[in-house]
Amino acid sequence: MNIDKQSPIPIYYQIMEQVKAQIKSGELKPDMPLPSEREYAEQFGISRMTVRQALSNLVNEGFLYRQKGRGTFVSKLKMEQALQGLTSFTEDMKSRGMRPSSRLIDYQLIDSTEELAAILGCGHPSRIHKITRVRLANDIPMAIEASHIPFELAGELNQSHFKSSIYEHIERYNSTPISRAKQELEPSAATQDEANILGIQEGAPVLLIKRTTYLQNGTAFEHVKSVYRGDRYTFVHYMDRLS
Ligand code: 16G
Repeated sequence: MNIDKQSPIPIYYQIMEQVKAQIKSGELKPDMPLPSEREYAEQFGISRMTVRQALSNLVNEGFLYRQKGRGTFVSKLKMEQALQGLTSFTEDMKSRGMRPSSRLIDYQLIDSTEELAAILGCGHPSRIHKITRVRLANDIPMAIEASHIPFELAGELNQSHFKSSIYEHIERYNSTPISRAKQELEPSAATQDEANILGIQEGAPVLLIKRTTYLQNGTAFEHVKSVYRGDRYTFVHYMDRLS
């Protein structure tokens, strides 16, 4: 690593960028311990406070994790998402110890198209919420989700719904648990808009996911089209050999 103290770029930021580059190149591998704050500080002749700021930011961004009394380690860059269990984004991030959040990109109350009405099995014409959100983990954009939910299964929605778990709201509103989903995965390349929103390069690999999700009583309540970052997700499917 090379720190330029004359540079207008703050030192903590230079450290962050270089640690990120070492992770991306594989020089620093998942679960490897990082040098201590003291070692970094001595190596570059800078204060431990500056090192701490850089490492804390990298922890918040998900590149590193800390273990009490043991030190700081490199995170797996990719999240493993099991394809079995049906979870909401909020549940999924919380179970990983990450902070979920959402940014609303667009909201419209639309009239059903024939296609949507057929997928959702709702009346046609009927009113449908179309909610487009960026989903973030520790403030890092992970996916863009465009969700279609029949108005009659969700009622009026406002900003506070968009910021929190839609699945929780749906279960409460219908007094019925969510029970199953059908999901299709397809590889694609990020469009310019998607790339800007997700903070990746245009053309970078993404995974398109279409999901239709059902309540326990068999009613489809959601059809969602999502774009997941290919550099952040590995989808894992556990299989039993058929006999
Ligand atoms: C997941 C679902 C998405 C659902 C969201 C609800 C996939 C591909 N998508 O991200 O369909 O709308 O969870 O999350 O897994 P929420 O309850 O946190 O709003």
